[in-house]
Amino acid sequence: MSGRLLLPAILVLALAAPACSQAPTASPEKKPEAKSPAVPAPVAAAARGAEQGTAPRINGARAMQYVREVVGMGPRPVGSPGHRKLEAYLRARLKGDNVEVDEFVATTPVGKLTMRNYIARYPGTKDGVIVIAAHYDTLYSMKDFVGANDAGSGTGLLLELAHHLRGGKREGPSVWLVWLDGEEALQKWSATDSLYGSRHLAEKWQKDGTTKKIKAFLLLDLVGDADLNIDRDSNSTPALLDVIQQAATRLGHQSHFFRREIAVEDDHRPFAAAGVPVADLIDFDYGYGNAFWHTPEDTLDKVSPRSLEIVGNVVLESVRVLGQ
Ligand code: 1BN
Ligand code: ZN
Repeated sequence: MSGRLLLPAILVLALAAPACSQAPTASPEKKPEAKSPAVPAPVAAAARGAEQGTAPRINGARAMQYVREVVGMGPRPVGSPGHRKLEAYLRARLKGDNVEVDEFVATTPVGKLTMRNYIARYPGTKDGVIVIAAHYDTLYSMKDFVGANDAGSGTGLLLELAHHLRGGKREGPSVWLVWLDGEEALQKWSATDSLYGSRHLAEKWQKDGTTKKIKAFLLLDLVGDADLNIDRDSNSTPALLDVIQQAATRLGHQSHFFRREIAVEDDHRPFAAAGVPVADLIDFDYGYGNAFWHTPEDTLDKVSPRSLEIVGNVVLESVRVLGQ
């Protein structure tokens, strides 16, 4: 299976949009989100402007160490020894936290497979939930693919974020960290062969009423590239992207955010379809012309602690603002 087949699905809308632009570039291919509600008041209010404050600081070296340990497990496609090792590692790292293992059986082109999402819940003082998610499975059927950036970076950064969330109630809404399984296609990316974990969880949360409580769903994917350029995803909720852009600007990291607009199909989509405000923080420019993406070149030397730190701090600052 070649990830390059997916490239035509990506529409690069604006190659040189100014990083500080507040107005997203209009996308001719952007389809209206049928079930998207009006932007929730807290998201819109946060986008209009937030009070200054000091966000807790991410430890980039520690985040990188998590990524290193995850990548050291080797390839981690669904059903592999590396995937099992990683699941045991996540359980161990999250020991003592309030963790739900969301197990389900997915029907895939290679048969029925058991998959598991991991949800760690950290309570806040206010109503509502902010979800921060990343997928932890790696590309299926590519020998020697260790996925340092895809999906090691998001997996490790979520573990670092857990440090800042655990240990008592925080001001603001609850934050849930979600490690999603089965993001990658098992044969060829399609609506039914991809996003297994997120499709399952969004459906479950819609059925049990959880989606109504979610103020924001922030997805971290490919966030470790040493040459960090987070794209502005036109399939994300514009007001939430504005919150993130303002947070990045407040922290002085605006040059790494939203220079280019693209439309991304990723784990945020099932939640968007369920009416949740979503943002995909993804750097889909991994190596010259995205040359490292879905190749054995996706190795640890391309990932930097500084990039993890930048994205982590912008996420924490966005969470703070969304909680006001
Ligand atoms: C992200 C990482 N994705 C797969 N591995 C989803 C994706 C597919 C993102 C196509 C952009 C384009
Ligand atoms: Zn991938």
